[in-house]
Amino acid sequence: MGYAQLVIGPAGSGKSTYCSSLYEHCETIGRTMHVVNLDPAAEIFNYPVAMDIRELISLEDVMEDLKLGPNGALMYCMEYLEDSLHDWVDEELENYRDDDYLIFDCPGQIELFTHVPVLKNFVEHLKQKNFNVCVVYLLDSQLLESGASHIASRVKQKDGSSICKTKQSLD
Ligand SMILES: Nc1nc2c(ncn2[C@@H]2O[C@H](COP(=O)(O)OP(=O)(O)O)[C@@H](O)[C@H]2O)c(=O)[nH]1
Ligand SMILES: [Mg+2]
Repeated sequence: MGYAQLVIGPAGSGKSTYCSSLYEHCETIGRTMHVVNLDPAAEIFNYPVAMDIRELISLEDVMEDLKLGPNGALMYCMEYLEDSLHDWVDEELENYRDDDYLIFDCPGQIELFTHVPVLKNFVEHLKQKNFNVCVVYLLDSQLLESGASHIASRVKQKDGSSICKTKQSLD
């Protein structure tokens, strides 16, 4: 059995920082883990990238070819990842042994959770591949200071997503 941790939360909440800290910690205590980049918009990494969605699809290419903005293109990339579960994802996962620990550094756009079942299906796929999966949700602690600011941050993000096109309608 493999082990997987999906790191999710709004953009800027510290997901990539958490992944690199965890990587450093494991290195210090002599344990092996691998960090997977699932954010097609990420450019700078403070950890060695084990698997990288940017090898599958490029955000810039999608923006250019389909004339989409960064958020729409990201949605397209993630749906493309979903379509590639049985080829690219499986091929990449072959590189890891049964007892390996993978950390997935995910994009922060809330649309990925409210509009499309991409990450849900990704988790299901990992489970089928015999991975024991958990999810870590990060949120800026300032948003917890009051109930109103917490809810407002979520509503604002959800509102902005209502005009997103699906990959199916674009293909
Ligand atoms: N003060 C503080 N800053 C943090 C913390 N975690 C991340 N940051 C900073 O917040 C910014 C966004 O972090 P990043 O890990 O890129 O967020 P991501 O978009 O969720 O991957 C970076 O400038 C980090 O240095 C934290 O625990 N405390
Ligand atoms: Mg990040």
